[in-house]
Amino acid sequence: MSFHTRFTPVTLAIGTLLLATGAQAQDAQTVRIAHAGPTSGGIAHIGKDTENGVRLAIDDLNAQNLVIGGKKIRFEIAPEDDAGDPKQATAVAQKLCDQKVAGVVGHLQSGTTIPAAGIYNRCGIPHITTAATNPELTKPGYNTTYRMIANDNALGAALAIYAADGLKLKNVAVIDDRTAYGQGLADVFKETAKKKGMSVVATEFTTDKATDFMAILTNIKAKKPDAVFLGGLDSQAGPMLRQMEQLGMGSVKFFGGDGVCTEKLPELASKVAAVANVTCATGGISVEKMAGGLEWKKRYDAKFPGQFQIYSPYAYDATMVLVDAMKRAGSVDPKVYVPQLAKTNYKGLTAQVQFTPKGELTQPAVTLNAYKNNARTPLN
Ligand code: ABU
Repeated sequence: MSFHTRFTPVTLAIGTLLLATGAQAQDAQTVRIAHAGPTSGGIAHIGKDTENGVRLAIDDLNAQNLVIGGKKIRFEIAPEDDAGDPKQATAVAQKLCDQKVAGVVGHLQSGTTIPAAGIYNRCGIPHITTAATNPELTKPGYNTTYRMIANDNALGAALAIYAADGLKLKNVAVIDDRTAYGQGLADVFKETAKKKGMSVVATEFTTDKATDFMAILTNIKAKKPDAVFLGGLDSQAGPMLRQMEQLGMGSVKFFGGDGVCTEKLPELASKVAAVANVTCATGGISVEKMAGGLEWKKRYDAKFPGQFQIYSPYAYDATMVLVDAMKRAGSVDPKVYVPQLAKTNYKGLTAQVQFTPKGELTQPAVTLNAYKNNARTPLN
């Protein structure tokens, strides 16, 4: 058989198809959007949830075959683990600057996002956090820093107002984990609670790595509070609820912010009865209340079974907001599209997204949640 006669019409057609696909792939410009957050360590489940939101957005964007500035664009995620550590977060931020990614969704914690924000600003790459809630983040007014949810001023105040006016509680003990998030949130809660006439009968501190709270809970029990407030994360709230039950504090109410308010909290607390005492606040509307939220959640669950926590819809929208700014600028170059971010008016899954000049949402929502039968349930 000569070389020539080996090529049938079918093989020629496949060859043509492969060439065409190759040409298309060459034509498309790859644009990398990073997710930066803790995908290892005690709150990896929250970090994976936000990373999944970015992944789902990128899949949806690639299905649209977008053309920006006359070029076909193929988006790709650059996933980075900051391990919830401020030093690792700044190293990740510098790496993403050096790699010239087009934008970043992250970081997740206030203690990692605040130092990373300065690095992104120096290299001109925008980042949108979907979980870091300390108000200090947006105080510098960087045009590269945005937040997709309510901050701790709103979360802490909403919890204290509900404790005082909704549940008519009088005495509260406050614990914080000494992080930028936990301490800041606890301060807002205490200040508002006092203004509402509540007494702060005990103030205790822990860390975001601790799991044994018997000593501080024993001190608190002696003060007979109606409620315990924790400025911290679910990785502390879970064991704390277990230990409150062990100490016979099963009727004491328990308050926390969004860091406590995960789907995983009951599991971390071994589903003790005290989980039913929890009220926690999240910085946005619940997925059940979003237009198309349940349909979106179905798609998320099909792709990432059992991984939904809190803020993946916000990470999804943050990715869309970055790309919306690129589309309006006609460029994927941060130098060109960053000015468009400030002018965002994007109808997203989570909200109509618009930013203040400092990068906060113009109309942030807060949802209070309880746990009924160990399932997080919105109260408003
Ligand atoms: N806001 C939830 C926990 C993340 C943080 O702000 O540190």
